[in-house]
Amino acid sequence: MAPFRIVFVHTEDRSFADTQMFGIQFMPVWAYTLAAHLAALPDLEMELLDLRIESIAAARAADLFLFTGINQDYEAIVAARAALAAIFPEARCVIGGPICWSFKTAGRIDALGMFHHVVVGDGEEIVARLVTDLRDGRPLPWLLEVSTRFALGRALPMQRPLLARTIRRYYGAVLEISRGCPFLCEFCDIRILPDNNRAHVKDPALVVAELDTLHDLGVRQVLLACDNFVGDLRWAEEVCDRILAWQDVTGKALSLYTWLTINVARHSDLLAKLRRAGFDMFFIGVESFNRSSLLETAKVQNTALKLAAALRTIQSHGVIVVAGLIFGFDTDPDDIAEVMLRGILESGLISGDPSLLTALPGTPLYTRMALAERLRDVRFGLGGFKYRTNIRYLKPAARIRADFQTFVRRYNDGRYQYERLTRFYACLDSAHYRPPRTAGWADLRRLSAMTLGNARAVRLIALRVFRLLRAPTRVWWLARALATTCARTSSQRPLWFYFKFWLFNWSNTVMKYAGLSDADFDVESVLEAFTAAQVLPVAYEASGEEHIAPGKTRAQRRVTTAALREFVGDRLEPA
Ligand code: B12
Ligand code: SF4
Repeated sequence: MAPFRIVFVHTEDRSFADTQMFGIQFMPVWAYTLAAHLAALPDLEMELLDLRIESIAAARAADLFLFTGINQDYEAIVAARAALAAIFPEARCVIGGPICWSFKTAGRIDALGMFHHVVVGDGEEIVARLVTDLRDGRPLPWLLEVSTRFALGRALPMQRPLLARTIRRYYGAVLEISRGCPFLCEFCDIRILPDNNRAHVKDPALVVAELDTLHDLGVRQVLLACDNFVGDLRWAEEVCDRILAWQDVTGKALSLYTWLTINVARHSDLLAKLRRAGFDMFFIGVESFNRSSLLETAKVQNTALKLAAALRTIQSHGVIVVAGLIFGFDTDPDDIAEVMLRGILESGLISGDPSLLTALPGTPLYTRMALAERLRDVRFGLGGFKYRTNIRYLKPAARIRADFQTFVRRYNDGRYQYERLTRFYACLDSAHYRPPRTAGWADLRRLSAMTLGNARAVRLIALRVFRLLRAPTRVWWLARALATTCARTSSQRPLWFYFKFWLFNWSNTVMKYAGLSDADFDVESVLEAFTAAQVLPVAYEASGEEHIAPGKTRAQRRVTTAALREFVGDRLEPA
């Protein structure tokens, strides 16, 4: 009997790859994870088709194409499925991943109707049954739902043969280490996944074994994927201890990146350990430097300390903070662009990715917007826009667009970028500082090896250099940054590591925002008849069907309600 052939299909909206990564990619971890849970099935062949790297023409026949996705990639996914179905009409196509959960929660799962089956939830425990039933021709419902979180303590190592065959195509690896987060941000759909308002963690021994495998396969940069690395502080500490022991015994080292929350700034010993374990970058949801915007969405952990000082403390260890930044909160002041630019400078941030507030289905923010009739019926995917959001903002749409554009124009300005760099360098003048152990994120040798043979990547790099250098003032500030780095770098405090990252990040934002215009935005604001009373719908405070302790849900609603009440009282005409 011929083996049953499965192809994992990974595809994304190209605009992200083009502006951010110039052709380098991180591995699609979902495929290696599911492959591990399929490996025990007999007579199975598994392959990966990564459409960020390969074209549809490279696809080989399969019995089953497995897709994944996130919401913004909807159009790319639908197009890939249609193209594969045209070439291989007999094959079955099944989709899982965050897009399914999100669409199901939004009541729009039918938008994935072109797939033979849709899987909502964690895949580990269902995928083998799915494949066996399909292979044996047993009937399956169209929608398969897994409502409990997989116990990550039982995770398997990623499938080694598939890894070994494909890992070299990627600049860095992704290793999932935990799921869940104990915080309660109103806009976040992580807290509302089943049983996800707490940390589910992988065995630290498995984490280290996986790092060792990846290192042996030639990987030097790893994203440790999770929702919040410090969601379980004791476990985080144990992972660091194990990595440090592994480093000591083997002499191996990796550059690590992870997602965590600002409260890590309170844990000086843990920060020092994280740094020694090889963490070079942390993604932190800073979201806003405007306090009421943070309170409005119950991002209370960011208000419980001095945000800028906490960010400087974290960076003083030699770690770069990549900050998530959000515009479009109800209580954003008129000078929000200035507030954000100032906050970034004060914090010494050299990275940061601004976006516009969006209501993810199932979140309390989504409920609030629905109750206030502020949800837009937007099409799926980005639809050719750089920014497309599903809520009606309180500020006029023109103002939202203008604030964002003012911000990115100033953000890309050479003098501003130079000042960011010097403020970041000032953070490193600290007793905590520990130099990087590896070439880190911007490993030029590795980047060149990966990109020089790839015509598209070379074109994107050339475009990046051209856009960055075509403004003479930018050349001037770049030269000054070079001179400052030369003057300040030393063997105790090597700065080139950071300079390369700063430059990479600046060129990213130049690529992404050069020429940004009103036409790049699909955003709307509330109708003229909208009244102050509607900002805080009466039913909101008591709303909330979540898998969270009711006391926690109520606490979040109270924080949001208090911030909005104050705002309504202060800024809008009382109803
Ligand atoms: C790592 C990561 C990234 C990396 C991606 C690197 C890479 N190549 O993997 C980077 C930093 C580049 C990134 C960027 C972005 N990300 Co991201 N990211 C994550 C993160 C933290 C982990 C994803 C992961 O690998 N998890 C581990 C794997 C195993 O989990 P999984 O993919 O969900 O797969 C499981 C199930 O979903 C299911 N499953 C998945 N596929 C399939 C298929 C089948 C057939 C079956 C049966 C099951 C199944 O089984 C798997 C095992 O349980 C998640 C948050 C999270 N904790 O998941 C956000 C997350 C995926 N990102 C998100 C977003 C929004 C973004 C950005 C748009 C952010 C931005 N504004 O720029 C960009 C967009 C990138 C792009 N495509 O253009 C959202 C997506 C929300 C949504 N529904 O759309 C998430 C969920 C975070 C969140 N809740 O907001 N991201
Ligand atoms: S801290 Fe991050 S992961 Fe946790 S609830 Fe808030 S936004 Fe979500």
